[in-house]
Amino acid sequence: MTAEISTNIDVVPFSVDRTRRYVEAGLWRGRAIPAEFDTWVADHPNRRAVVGGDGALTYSDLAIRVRATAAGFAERGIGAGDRVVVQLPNTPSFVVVLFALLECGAVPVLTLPAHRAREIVHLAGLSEATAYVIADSDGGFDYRDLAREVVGSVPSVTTVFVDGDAAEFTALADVRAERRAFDRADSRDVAVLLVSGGTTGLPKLIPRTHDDYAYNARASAQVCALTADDVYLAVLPAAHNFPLACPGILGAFGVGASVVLTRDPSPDHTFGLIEQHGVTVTALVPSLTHLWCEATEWESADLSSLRLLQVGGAKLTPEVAKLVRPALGCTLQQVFGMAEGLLNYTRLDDPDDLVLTTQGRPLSELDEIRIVDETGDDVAIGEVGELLTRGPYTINGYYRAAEHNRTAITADGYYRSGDQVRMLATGHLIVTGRIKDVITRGGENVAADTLEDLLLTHPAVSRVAVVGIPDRDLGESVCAVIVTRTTEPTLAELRSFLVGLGCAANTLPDRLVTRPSLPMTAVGKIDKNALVAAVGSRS
Ligand code: OOB
Repeated sequence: MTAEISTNIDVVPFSVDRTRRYVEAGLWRGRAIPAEFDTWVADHPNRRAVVGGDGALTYSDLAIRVRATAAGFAERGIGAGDRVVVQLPNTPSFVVVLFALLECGAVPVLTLPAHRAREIVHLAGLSEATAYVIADSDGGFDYRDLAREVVGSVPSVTTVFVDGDAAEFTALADVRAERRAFDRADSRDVAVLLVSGGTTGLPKLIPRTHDDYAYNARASAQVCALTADDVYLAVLPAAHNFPLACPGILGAFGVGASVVLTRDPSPDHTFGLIEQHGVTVTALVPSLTHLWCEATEWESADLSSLRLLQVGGAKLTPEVAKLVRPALGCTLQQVFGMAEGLLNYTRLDDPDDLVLTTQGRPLSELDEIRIVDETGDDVAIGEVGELLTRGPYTINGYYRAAEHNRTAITADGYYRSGDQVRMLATGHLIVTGRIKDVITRGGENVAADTLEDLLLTHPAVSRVAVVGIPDRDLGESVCAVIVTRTTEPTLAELRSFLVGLGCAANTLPDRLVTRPSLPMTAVGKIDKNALVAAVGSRS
């Protein structure tokens, strides 16, 4: 039997050898996600699967809605292999639409609610999507206006499905038909297209196969010791890999646990949900973690059901990491992951110092890691280098990106993460920055992350981002953007503080900007591009 992916879309397949290894090791089970879904439903029909603003669905309720919606999609011309852009907030409809599209063999393109025309038009065009699924409006934004723009710019998009008031489009509520049987996708085919998280340029599409993504979720659930008694709260946008499959929604379903979805990540709202539904596990980015920890000082909800807080997406400082247990009363797990695949987790029984100061170690025994210098040679253990990886759930190339893949993937199939890391003897990784996050100031390289770490130790600095601003004389100048706690330090004070910590004079910030907050990406990471645009244009 051939091990190549049988797919009609532009994907770089796993090699025959590696496919065999993953199958033989039992990591890939040869079952498409809809077949897995059927098993979950059969195993736990009466358990609660999804809780959202408007009620709760058991696994069998969910299956009925998924099957009717899948048949409805098919009736409206959505067929096997069709790409469908999904842009929904965290509601039960997201879950129904995701599994319904998978059921009828379509490939969901999982965009985030914060994406706008620039991203959606690009992603719909690149994937030649035939349909687009939105909510009518959310968070004060009318997605039907966005849909009009997408339909006007991307000829392949012929149908827009709307959850809520459909205006001239098709109401999702009308997309239902009598259950019918669908051919199962090959487990090596692409199940979903995820959107890359980078903040530079336009996002790329990441093809995840049924086998690899099902394994991703199942192995993650194991690492988190998830059981049917767990209640997982999806706070981050559900279409992001972290809350979707690490272990997130898919991992929770795989063990018969419940998923509570919320559109509002504020402690004010989520703490009440934790108390009301007995939430046991959730996942946050570091900025939200900080906010939640602070909020326990004034919010009075009972959070005692919470047993595990996963934090990832950006570097968690040890200072904030230390707040988690005292403030929220639960175990912290650091997660260093990427939509492209590789996931690193601190383990539930890791000693505190590893949990507080590292970003975890690879999920799978078959994850392969290399840490290399600029010439591509492996660095010594403990040294900093770029993380390269390949493994049973890491892509071999972006979708329809032959040109970019030549540099993104090495000749022997390793994905170049662009992340700078060092590895401890325990195998745990510490993320030290992005390889490209370097400011070239008068010919000298200034590592933005090093300056950020040092500035954060200043008592007045609560958040910081260091960015390079184009400069006529220096090429780039160093600009520190800070959010202050109380008093506002001057540039001169911060410079002498840094000199006291051993910084060289030619690596100090040239400019200091104080802001009430830092701009964030769609999933809640500091958006340096937006910052450069904002700060640069003010000069
Ligand atoms: C997650 O996925 P993406 O695709 O949005 O972003 C991946 C990038 C990584 O390459 C790294 O640069 C950064 O985000 N990152 C972290 C980190 N976790 C992700 N940097 C430092 N410390 C961490 N703990 O962000 C993602 C996907 C699955 C699970 C968790 C996060």
